[in-house]
Amino acid sequence: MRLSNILALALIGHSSLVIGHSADNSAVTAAIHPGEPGAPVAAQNADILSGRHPDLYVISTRASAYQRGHEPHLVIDGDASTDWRVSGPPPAPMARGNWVEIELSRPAVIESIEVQWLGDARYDYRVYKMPRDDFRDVVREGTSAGGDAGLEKIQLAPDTFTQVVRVEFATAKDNAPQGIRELRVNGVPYPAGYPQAADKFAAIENARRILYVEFERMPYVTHFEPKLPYADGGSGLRLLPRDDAFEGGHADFSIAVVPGRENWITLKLWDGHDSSMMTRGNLIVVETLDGDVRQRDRWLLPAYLTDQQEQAQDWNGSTRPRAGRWVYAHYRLPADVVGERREIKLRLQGVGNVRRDYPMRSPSPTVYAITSAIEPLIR
Ligand SMILES: [Ca+2]
Repeated sequence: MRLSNILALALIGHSSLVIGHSADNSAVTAAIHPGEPGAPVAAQNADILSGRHPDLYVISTRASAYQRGHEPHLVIDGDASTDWRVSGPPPAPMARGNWVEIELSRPAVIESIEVQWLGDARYDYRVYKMPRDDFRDVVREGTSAGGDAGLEKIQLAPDTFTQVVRVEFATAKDNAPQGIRELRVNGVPYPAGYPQAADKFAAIENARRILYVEFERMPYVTHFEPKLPYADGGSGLRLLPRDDAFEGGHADFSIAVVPGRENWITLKLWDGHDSSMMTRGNLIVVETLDGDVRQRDRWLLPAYLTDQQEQAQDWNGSTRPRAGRWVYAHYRLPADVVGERREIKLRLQGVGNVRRDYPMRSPSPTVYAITSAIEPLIR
């Protein structure tokens, strides 16, 4: 959803949205939503991620295994030249063939799917639904047409009602590469229903699940690639790395503060990594742009980060992969930086690491809100 590498969204002015002051100054002083149209933010080398998923959409792709460069999400990327790929039988204790699985946002009646197979060989396949955790019913069994015939339509059993569709196939005798180029679920519109990775660095999760083999519980590892690019709804701004500069993009704004005392700037971020932005080379620092010499050109690291919640995923077992979550980065503005001002001009600057001696390498987490308060708040 990249609109532009350079955004000049609006003039910086005295337009910070004042939410309110309370007698004890404990409420939010001001809030800015930097991804919304008309936000009082001037950004360069940044982009806006926005959108709302349709009612029915793919929340994750999973697979029994994959070869590097042939990850599970490549079955829904809209590109027939990329594929999810395996070779040989699936890892033990899985006993049948390799599989790839699509999980939808809610259960629905699925009449058919479309599969574009890898290679010219014919596949002996089974399509499963998952009416409840870890019980899968075959809703279609067959053999593919063979040849590179594009998307092949597979009609499912009548009234197939499921949140998960799995395509499994028998292993080729010579362990030749097998896989799927593209997979579509009937009724889920492309491309809106197949949200793509905005961040190519988003990790593949290895999750341990329970498999029953002849009534024995066998934990096994499966590969999970949620690739959720943005929070569901709303717009956010993220700072991008630059080819032509050491540090990344920036976003300038003015925000109300309470004079004469310590204030806190909190960024509400959507993040899908298991490591914090402090450690992975796409950090946001806050810089002060105005004031007297003591107050100007200071740069502040987050005093700490707060994880609030995880995106709900319909996933059983003890290991719940992390698809995305709200993270709050809290920056302390010391009283001597605030001075006697009621409004302060600040910059969000994308940098590579806390010492600023390494270039920014990947986009920052997406910023959905900037709040100012006299204490670090989550909202
Ligand atoms: Ca593909």
